[in-house]
Amino acid sequence: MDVLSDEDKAFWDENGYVIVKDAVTQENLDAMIQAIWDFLEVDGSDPENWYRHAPRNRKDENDPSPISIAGMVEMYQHQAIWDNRQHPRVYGAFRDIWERDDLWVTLDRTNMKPPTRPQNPEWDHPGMIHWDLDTSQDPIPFGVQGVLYLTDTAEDQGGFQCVPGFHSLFPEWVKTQPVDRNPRSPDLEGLTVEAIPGKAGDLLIWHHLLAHGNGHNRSDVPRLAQYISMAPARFQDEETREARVSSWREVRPEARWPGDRRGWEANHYGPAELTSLGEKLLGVTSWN
Ligand SMILES: O=C(O)CCC(=O)C(=O)O
Repeated sequence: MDVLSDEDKAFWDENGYVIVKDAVTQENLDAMIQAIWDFLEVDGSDPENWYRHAPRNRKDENDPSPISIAGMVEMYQHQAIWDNRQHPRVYGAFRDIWERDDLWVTLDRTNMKPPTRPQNPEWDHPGMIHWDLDTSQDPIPFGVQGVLYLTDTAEDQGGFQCVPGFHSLFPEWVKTQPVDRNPRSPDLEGLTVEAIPGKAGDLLIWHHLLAHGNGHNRSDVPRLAQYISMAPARFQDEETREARVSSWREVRPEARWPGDRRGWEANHYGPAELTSLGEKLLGVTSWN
């Protein structure tokens, strides 16, 4: 069954993103939120506790903080994470975008961005805008990214933001840019960045050519989210497949992610249980 309506597809074509309502159950959202607090060893009901860890200092290889200044939480394999990755409605949305069944899910992390406040200047992150791909390649391959809103997220809460429609403006825009432009971060002159508020359970999928990031949390509650995306499965690519399956089995991130110096996940739980859809989305079994 289709998850995206014709209206959703038209919105996607125009804006380069789409929001899937009620992508997972409230029970899944609650479990995911609790898993984030447990991982951070934080009492989420106590605002003082949100600031327990200073954001990780990128220049210090030994800094054990499990969270970055943009709120990236270095957890990858909890059962709650997998229950959202392998939720049929989440899969169905990506299948509708890719127009193919055989997909792999990204083994991505979560986000907790506490509100800015004077006592914690280290957490005063103004927000960021970037691309996760090198936009100097030609041609630029199609790709998507996604974020699941774990709580209602207001415009000023430090959530997802982007330049809507940029996926189709890009080819003309790039001609106006200097040759030595930064291919991973646009000069925002003349572009409009929009914060995209959402409800708990919204899955926002965006075209990876949309310049995007997250914003300044000027509210009084944290921003909580999980990143989930999908791309065509590469079952025959044994090296990649094996790396994915071992990261799940060994309860750790794939090598390309910063990771958690504390090794908290592997010390607290084993591999998540996968459904038959989950096994295909990871690469344990093939789509054929
Ligand atoms: O936090 C967000 O919503 C945006 C995340 C982001 O910029 C990314 O995953 O590349």
